[in-house]
Amino acid sequence: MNSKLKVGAVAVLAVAALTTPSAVNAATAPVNDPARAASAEPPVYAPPSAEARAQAVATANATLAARADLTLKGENEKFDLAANVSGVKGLQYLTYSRSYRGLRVHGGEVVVATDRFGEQVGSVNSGLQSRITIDVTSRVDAATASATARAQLPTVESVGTPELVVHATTTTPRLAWEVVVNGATQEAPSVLHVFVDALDGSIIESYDDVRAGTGNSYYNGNPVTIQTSGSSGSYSMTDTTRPGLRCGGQNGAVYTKSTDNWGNGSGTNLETACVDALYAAQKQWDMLRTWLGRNGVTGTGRSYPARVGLAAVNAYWNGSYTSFGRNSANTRQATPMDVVAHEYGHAIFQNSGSGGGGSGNESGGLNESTGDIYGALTEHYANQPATLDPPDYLVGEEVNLSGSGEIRNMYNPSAKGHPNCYSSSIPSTPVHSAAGPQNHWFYLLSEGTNPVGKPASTVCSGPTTLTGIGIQKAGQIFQSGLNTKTAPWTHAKARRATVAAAKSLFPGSCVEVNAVKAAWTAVNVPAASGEVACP
Ligand SMILES: [Ca+2]
Ligand SMILES: [Ca+2]
Ligand SMILES: [Zn+2]
Repeated sequence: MNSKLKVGAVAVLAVAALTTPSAVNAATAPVNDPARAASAEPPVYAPPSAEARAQAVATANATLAARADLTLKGENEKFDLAANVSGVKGLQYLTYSRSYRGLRVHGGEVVVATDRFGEQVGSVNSGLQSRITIDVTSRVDAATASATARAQLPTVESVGTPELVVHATTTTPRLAWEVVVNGATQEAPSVLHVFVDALDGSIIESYDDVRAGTGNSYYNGNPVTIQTSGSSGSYSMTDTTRPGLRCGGQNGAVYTKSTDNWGNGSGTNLETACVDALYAAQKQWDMLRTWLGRNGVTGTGRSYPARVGLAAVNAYWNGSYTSFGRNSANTRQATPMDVVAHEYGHAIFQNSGSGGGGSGNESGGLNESTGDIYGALTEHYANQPATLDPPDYLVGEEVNLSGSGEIRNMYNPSAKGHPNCYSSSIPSTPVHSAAGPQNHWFYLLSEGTNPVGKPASTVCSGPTTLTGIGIQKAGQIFQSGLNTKTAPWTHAKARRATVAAAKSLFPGSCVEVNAVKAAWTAVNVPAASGEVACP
């Protein structure tokens, strides 16, 4: 029982529940304790104390127990804390998994956001669209489901044990077998999650953990300092200060050496590619901490390995490591800062809010855009000179992946043939193109339409002149919104989440909230009813 749960927070939630029952997202109620209100503004990186974390869990548990109306929780359901991540200024985000009669509910995750003390609930975010009232007796056996899933990939290496789950990312929760197939598509490796209807054997949906680039230090100076490990005579490209981060070849073995002096500065040398990959991943980690208040890629102090030498004009994230190929001319490895940060951006996406974003090209496009946004953030944080890789809002400009310069442009996506703004065709647009609207939103939010010394940008609707709030604040708002992600992730949800995030992060100011709204409106993502007002 938690005596500190503030009445004010519940009142805000109740208001939100009246307007958006399926995905409540209320602004943080003002801290009404005078002692707390008078306390100093926390720094950006302000990990909560163990006590504040425990308090957040107690507060969230009490809220979930009291407010089944917000989560559509039935009596046969149970929540379990799956992740507790803190963000800008120590705000806390608790992700709960849901089970129904003992079965995991895919799409049933709930994210509770609290203040830094863990005392007040800012929002309860549930993606579940209707109550679960299904029978859990399967009429399709596991072997049949496994065979159906296996047939979805042309090349199969292994098939995981089917798990009976409730599939609930659509309006009709269904009993399903989730089968994970490891293999490859025609273009790239694949870790495909297939949901087979356990009553009729049809495929409900599938999604791929692999986020491949499209057909689409050498970069960071010479010499550069990278964090490695080892001692006299035995060194390794393992960054023990950023747990999980290391670099090696395609077989997964980390590069080792008798000296702590790596690479030769050549665009075709793989050890050099690892120098660039580690350098970029380390800058990104530092950016996450210093600018976004986040502890590592996972938010819980961990990162993932990198592999170089992929025999393809490509780079990808597969759910557990990043992998980097080369450009089409075979003169450079695909390890410039924004490409590395893009692939690790998929890992951040996977470790934010509900975890997965759901299947489909709309969430896939938002996932790709997330990678591009982290590329731009990392380049700006590193702030390298013009002779190396200066900060910009282009993607892949240094690697010239397929011989036509950058592969994406955030201030004018259409320059590379991608949509500048949202439309009803986004859900059927290839994911790397579908990144356009949110990329464009991020540029307008950061820089506006006419920034000094930077490219101009245009709008698709609303006022034609926007003023940016700077890339740091834009990044903080973006990550805070992502921390409340539920599946399926959509542009409408991203708007709602980032508006709420801006209000939580910058209380007492409407500049940021209104800039977030204006930038979404500019890319054709309009306000939904019940949107937070400011002032
Ligand atoms: Ca650059
Ligand atoms: Ca770039
Ligand atoms: Zn990607």
